[in-house]
This record gives sequence, structure tokens and C-alpha cells, in this order.
Amino acid sequence: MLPPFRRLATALGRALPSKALSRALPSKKAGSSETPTVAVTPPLPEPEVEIPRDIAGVSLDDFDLLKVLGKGGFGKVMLVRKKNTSDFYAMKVLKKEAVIRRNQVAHTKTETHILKQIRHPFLTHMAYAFQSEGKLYMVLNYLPGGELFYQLKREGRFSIERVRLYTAEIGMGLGHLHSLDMIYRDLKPENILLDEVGHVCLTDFGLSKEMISTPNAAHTFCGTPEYIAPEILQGVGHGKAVDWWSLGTLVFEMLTGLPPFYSRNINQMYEMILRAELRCPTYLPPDIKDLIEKLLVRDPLRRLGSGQGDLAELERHPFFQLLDFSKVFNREYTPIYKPSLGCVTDVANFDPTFTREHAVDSLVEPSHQAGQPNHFEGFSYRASYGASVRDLLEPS
Ligand code: FS9
Repeated sequence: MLPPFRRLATALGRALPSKALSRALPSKKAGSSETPTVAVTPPLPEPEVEIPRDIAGVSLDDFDLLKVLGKGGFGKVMLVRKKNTSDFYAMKVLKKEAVIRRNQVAHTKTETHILKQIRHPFLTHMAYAFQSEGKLYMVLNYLPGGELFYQLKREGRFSIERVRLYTAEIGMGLGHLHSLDMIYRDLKPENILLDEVGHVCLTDFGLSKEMISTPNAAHTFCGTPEYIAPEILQGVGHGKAVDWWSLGTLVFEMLTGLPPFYSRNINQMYEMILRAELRCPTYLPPDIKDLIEKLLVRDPLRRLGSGQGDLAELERHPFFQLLDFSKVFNREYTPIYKPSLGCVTDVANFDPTFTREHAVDSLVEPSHQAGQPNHFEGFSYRASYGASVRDLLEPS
């Protein structure tokens, strides 16, 4: 299949060499399930410059940039709307130069590789990915409720009923990643977002690691200190049980307002994670206390969820007795907290430092991209299913 072409009035000021052109057009893999892009367009007449429209058939021109949701050294995340539709997305824009300079090429590849594979109600999914000479664009489902972290800081702590559903939904997301032989590794309230109804969704798969042949092969030190499992700190290698440890710390934090092993002094915090006695406040009911204690077992082999059953071990715990997990999956339980939203583009649940900014796609300095080989071949993507979460659920 020939790729579709896009006209570029001489804005580039130079023609792309044919080599660059062919490099920018990865051939479609045999057996790939990607939806074919738009039908063949006849070649454009000379002397106009042709640049390949991205393989995904989508580019920045197809979106209205509305608001900035977050920003950092690598790039930013914006609320966008697909032009002439009412489809809203979160567009993550990364500067290639920054990704390369900070050795994040592998992380970025991991994240896109994972995002391309997952379809699950409690995991972010990606509708499109495309690139320009200087940037990478990931178009993700938009979660207007913002970070769970933001709600937790505002409210101090959550009710048990609220924590029960969040934990079940997050657990299902982790269980799904594990079933694909992936470890999430960075579970924390900042990476959990809420949709318009109040269901949770895990984002940011940059740290997730696909497990290599053995479950203990992952040795690299990554993650956020408060939630990191002891076996990671000890550098003895780790498997999917690290996510169940992090879930234990998260459950504790959602119910009490602070992680179980916390100190401003980071070395002291590591020491606590490795050795301190777990002390649950007396107001926690016995079933939830028991769940926390079983998730925060330091020996990963004895931790709840570490066996073959993985998520199934958690599902059987008395804390979840009131829940039917197939109903959880189908989002049949109504969350207690529904994010307050004035209108579809209301960004009140995001940090005003960012939302006050003007949403634009900044220019990349030409010197930053000149002569760089493309480290991101095969990045582009278009989901073969709709972008709505309804497309992910079992037909009712
Ligand atoms: N829908 C709404 N918000 C989402 N966010 C998750 C990411 C948050 C963020 O700011 N991330 C961030 C990213 C960078 C990078 F450089 F990588 F671009 C730097 C600093 C912060 C913003 C809120 C979200 N994610 C998926 N769907 C979403």
C-alpha cells in the first residue's frame, strides 16, 4: 500500500532528500492489525515539495490545541480536540532532542510499545501516535477528573467504600498488564487519573518494563521512593509482585493520607521500607488491615498476588467480598465521587500553573534536529478500535 502524501507549500524551504523520505515511511509489517490508512492519493505534480503524511494518517493539523494540562523538561501534555468533531484527547508532545539528550529513548519506546498493545477500561489507551522532524506526539484518551493525588491532597483521606472500588479497578489494570508480562513499577497517586464518571485510569507507562525471560530479570532501579518495593531497594531483582507492594502502600495512603513508610529524609525512608514495623491506625477495619498487611509482606514470594493466580489472589480477599469483579470490569459500580466539571473543556481539576498557559506547539530549533538519525522509526500508530472506553467493555 502506498502511503498518502500531504502537500507542503514550500514552508520547509527545502525538499526532503529521497533517503529521508524512505526512512520516514516504515513498511507495514506482515500480519499487522493496524487499520489501513486512507486510500492511495495520486502523486503530486512537481515542483511542489512532498513530505509523507505520517503513517497513522493523522498529524498535528488534525487537532485544535485547547489547554495545557502538564509540562516538564521533555515536553508537555495538552487537551486537544480532533477538528470538526467532539472528540477530546490528551496529547503528549515530547521533544526528540530532549528525549535523546536525557537518555529516555528506551523509556519512550517502552511506553509507546505498551500503549499500542493495551485495551483495558482502567489503563490509558492511545488513539494515535505520529511524529514530526523534531517531536513525538501521543494522542491518549482524555481523563477530565485529573490526578487522584490532587483529590487526596484536597480531601486528606478517602472513605473505605471509595477505596474499595479504586483498589479493585487499579488491581484489574495491574492484573491486565501482568497478563501481558509487563510490570507497571510506578504506581503512585500522581499516575492515577479519574474519568468524567469517577472511574480510575492508570497513565504513564514510561517506567513499565516488559519482563524478560525470567520473572526476576528486572534489575534496574526505577520508581518513586515512597512506593518502591524492598526487593528493588535491595537490588536483588524483582517481578510483578513489586506492583502489589505499591498497591499496598497506595491503599494505606488513600485511607490515612500518608504512605506507610514515610520520612522527609530519603535514606531514612529506605530504611523504613526495608525494616520498619507496619503500623495501621486503629480506625481501619480488620479486613482492610489484613489486605494491607498481606500486600506489604517484604518477602515477594510470600506477598499476596505473587503466586500464579496474580490478581485472582486479591479478588478472593474478604475486603472485596462485596464486589463482583466482572461488574467492576464493566464499570457497573457507580463511583462515590464524581469529578465536578462545568463543561467538557473545564480543566478545573488540573494545576492552574499549566492551564493558565497558552496551548501552542512550540518550534523546535532547527539546529537540534539537523543531521540526527531518526531514533523513533515505527513510532506511528492508529488504534483499530474506537477511542471511547465503551469500545473496551464487554457487550451488555
Ligand atoms: N488526560 C488528562 N490528563 C493527563 N495527564 C497525565 C500526564 C500529566 C503530565 O503533566 N505529564 C507530564 C508529561 C511531561 C512530558 F514531558 F512527558 F510530556 C512532562 C511533565 C508532565 C498531565 C495530566 C492524561 N494522561 C493521559 N490522559 C490524560
